[in-house]
Amino acid sequence: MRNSYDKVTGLLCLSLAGTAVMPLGGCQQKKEEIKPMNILYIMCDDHSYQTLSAYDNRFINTPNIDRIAADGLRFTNSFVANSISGPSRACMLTGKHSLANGFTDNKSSFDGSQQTYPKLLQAQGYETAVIGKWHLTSEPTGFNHWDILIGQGDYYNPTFIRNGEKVQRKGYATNVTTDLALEWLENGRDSSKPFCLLLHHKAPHRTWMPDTCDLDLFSDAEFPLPETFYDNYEGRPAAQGQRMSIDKDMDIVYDLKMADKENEIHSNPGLEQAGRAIYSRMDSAQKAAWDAHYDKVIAKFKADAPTGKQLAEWKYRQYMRDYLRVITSVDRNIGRVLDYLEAEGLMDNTLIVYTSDQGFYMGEHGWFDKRFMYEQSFRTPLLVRMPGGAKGDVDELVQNIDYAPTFLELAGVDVPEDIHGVSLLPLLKGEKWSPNRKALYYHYYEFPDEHAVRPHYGIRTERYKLIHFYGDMDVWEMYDLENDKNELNNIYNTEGTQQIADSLKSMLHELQVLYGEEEYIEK
Ligand code: SGN
Ligand code: CA
Repeated sequence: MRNSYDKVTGLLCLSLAGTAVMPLGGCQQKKEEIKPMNILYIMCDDHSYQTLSAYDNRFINTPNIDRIAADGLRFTNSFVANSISGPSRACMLTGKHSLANGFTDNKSSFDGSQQTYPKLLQAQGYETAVIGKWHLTSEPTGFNHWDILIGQGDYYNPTFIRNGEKVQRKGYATNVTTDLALEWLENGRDSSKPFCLLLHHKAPHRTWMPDTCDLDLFSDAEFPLPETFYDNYEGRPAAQGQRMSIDKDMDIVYDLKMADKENEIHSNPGLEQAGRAIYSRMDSAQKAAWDAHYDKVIAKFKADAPTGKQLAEWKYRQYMRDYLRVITSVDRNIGRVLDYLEAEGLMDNTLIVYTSDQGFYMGEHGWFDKRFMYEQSFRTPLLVRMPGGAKGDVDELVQNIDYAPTFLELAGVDVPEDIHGVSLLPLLKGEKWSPNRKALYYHYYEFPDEHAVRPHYGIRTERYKLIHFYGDMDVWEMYDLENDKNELNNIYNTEGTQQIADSLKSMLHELQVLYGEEEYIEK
């Protein structure tokens, strides 16, 4: 089956006869043959680009996710607007920055009466669904079908809420979420309509619990320590003040599963208790597989009894192993979905997006978690495969507020003026993109929970980054990313940088006005 793209209607013209059809007023087929493109939006929670081989193959191969990149676009400068789950999701649904959409931190509740792209697609005749992690507190609106995890959700035998009704499901979250998505694609939707499916995995969120079949992977793998693992945070008081250090804050029982049967290993009391309760959701077969793996690791840990730097580095390795095991399951399950689309002939009329709600630290600066405007958490993977569309790398600065206008334009919906993002559709088609965007705006609000990252806003141009930490501190940071990719050297207020800082500040103020955040100017 061949297809071509109608630039005016945004509709994909399908030719079942196998010949390309003429786009733009020249579409010769009968009306019923013209079908708007389906949208499959796959998003993981906390998936770092460092652990996705389309971006970085030092640690893991992700052959299935890479299929999306191989046949589509890899965005090399893809960023979020606020590097934390709920806010990120709200930015994506609305195409607006956090203050404008009202969901600034994970304690917010999403105002579901506001405009979102699923609602606008629904009005355009799309069948819409969200399956997996939702995390916006209020019930989903704008979906024909929703089957969501409660809050963060559980890795084992998770409870979902399907269209308002709670159902506990047996199995491992990534498999179960995929089963539900496939079931909806196969039997749940009205197949006379184009679909928009938001498939949201909870994996690989903390505490990185692998599927039982993946427990023994990576056991002997050694990982090079990131260059900045022993960062001393000089000149960066907000980085100094965080509580997301692998060495100091990652818990050996809760995060790293050292709940020994003899009850000799002790850690932070609250976290240790939670770590020991990890079993409570597992059935006996799951527990047996878990013990068969971790009991040996626990025994070795006790025998070696690492301390100091050895302990910090042991934690880093153990964290990497579990995280990569969880990614292995994500990749395998995405393969199942792609195989289904292929088998059903849906590949030729479905836009496929792969992304994460933010990036994640894999030991850089000594950290796990996200939140900071530094590169590893400000960035997020973005792979897009559009049938008949462009392939290769896109280096433009794009942000998660751009997804909503992209999907709307693709579906032939006029993009509402109050949306902050810019449609990426020209890029997907390999055309010129000229949104006149010189910088991206970022604003993170949540403090002091849970990792003590100070609230901050800032901008990033191709070369520079300017950040202002506020709240209980008033600290500006500026980085020259060309000469300091690890963001270790805060050049704000240093000799010869005044002019750059002034120009960045004036751009920052312009963006704060543009996005309705005047109240934060110089706050
Ligand atoms: C939980 C995690 C935190 C994490 C937040 C936000 N703790 O609270 O480590 O930063 O989620 O993550 S946990 O003990 O519950 O795992 S987010 O991606 O959902 O925003
Ligand atoms: Ca997240």
